[in-house]
Amino acid sequence: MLKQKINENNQVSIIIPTYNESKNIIKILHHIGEILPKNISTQTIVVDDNSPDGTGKIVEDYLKNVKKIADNTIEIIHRKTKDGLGSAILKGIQQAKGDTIVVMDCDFSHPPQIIPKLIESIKKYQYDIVVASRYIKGGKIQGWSVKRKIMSRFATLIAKKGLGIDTKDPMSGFFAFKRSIIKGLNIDAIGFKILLEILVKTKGVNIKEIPYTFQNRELGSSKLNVKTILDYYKSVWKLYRYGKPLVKQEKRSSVKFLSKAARFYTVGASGFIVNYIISVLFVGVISDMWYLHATVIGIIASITTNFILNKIWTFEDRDFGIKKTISQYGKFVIFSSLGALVQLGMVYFLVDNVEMSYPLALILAVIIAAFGNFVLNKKWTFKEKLLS
Ligand SMILES: Nc1nc2c(ncn2[C@@H]2O[C@H](COP(=O)(O)OP(=O)(O)O)[C@@H](O)[C@H]2O)c(=O)[nH]1
Ligand SMILES: [Mg+2]
Repeated sequence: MLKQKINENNQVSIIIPTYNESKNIIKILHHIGEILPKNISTQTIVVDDNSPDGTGKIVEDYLKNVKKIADNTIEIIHRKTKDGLGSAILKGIQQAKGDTIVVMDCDFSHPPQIIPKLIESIKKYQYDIVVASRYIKGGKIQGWSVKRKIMSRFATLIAKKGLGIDTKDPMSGFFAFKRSIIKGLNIDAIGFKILLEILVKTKGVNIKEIPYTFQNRELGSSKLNVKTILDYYKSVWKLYRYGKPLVKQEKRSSVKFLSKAARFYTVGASGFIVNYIISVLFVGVISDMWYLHATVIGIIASITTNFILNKIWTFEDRDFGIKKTISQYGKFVIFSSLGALVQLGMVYFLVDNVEMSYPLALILAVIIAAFGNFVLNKKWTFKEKLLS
């Protein structure tokens, strides 16, 4: 009994989600079998979503014929429908018996040779989460188009800045963790990126990254599609609201003031773009509205997006109570109009009285009016101390 217990506590569970991986699955199971350290017991769990190409059946047949080795078992979970990668992994985690869990893709993008290093980092060096990373020194990606690389980098940036994650490759699908760290957590498993959710929801754990070369698949095709991408942003939003972001709290008030002012200006610049796009859309593309009406709609749209971005990002206010939000919005609109008037007055003064050139006068007026606008909104709309 005791022996069994020790065995169980030393076990490693490897989870492999599959959808239409008939060309890869048996090969990857072989590879994994060959590289696993001999002194540990493993449970490999394939989670298949009723793949139309028969991946599930291929594994079943394989298991009937393969020689069973007591300490290295292979199991398969059949799910009825394609319910997404994150939830497939979660299903595997629920069935896992090991105290260490490894998650990896089936398409050889994640080289099995890295598995022993992941296991060692957890068992020997006692890390809680180990991420096989493409984005630390020594790691790289081979075979991806520039577009896919940019998408991945952008999504990573959003996760790091928006959720305050320090890990360089929080979007990795190749990682290992101590099962105990997710005990009691409510995992939503929306979309592809379950590691990101684990990183956000586990606090104060020791994380290590190990570099590896991601090799784009040679057989089968990627399941990344528009829905997966939308799911990603949905899950980031949910995680953002899950708790306070883990961004390190900056204490110096001057730095805080300047960084908020910079965000306010950035939002202002994005407002120009919104204003332009919406106005042009209304004038030409989706209707042939009178241009002044279209401009008004453009202004309203940009004030609204500016308000939302400043509320969430600049002033980090996530309380969306209806009354409070409407009253903040009202103040924001008033200050924005005031800012516009000040800008107009200043341009007039600088061009007419100081005889400055118009472009320079405009730039100066925008900078100063926006600064006034920032200060007013900081103090009255979002009720912050001036220097904080
Ligand atoms: N069970 C299950 N596995 C999935 C699903 N979507 C993707 N996978 C598997 O997850 C891994 C990564 O998917 P892949 O299409 O290679 O994504 P990419 O590497 O980001 O292009 C592969 O092993 C897929 O077979 C799904 O909805 N359900
Ligand atoms: Mg892949």
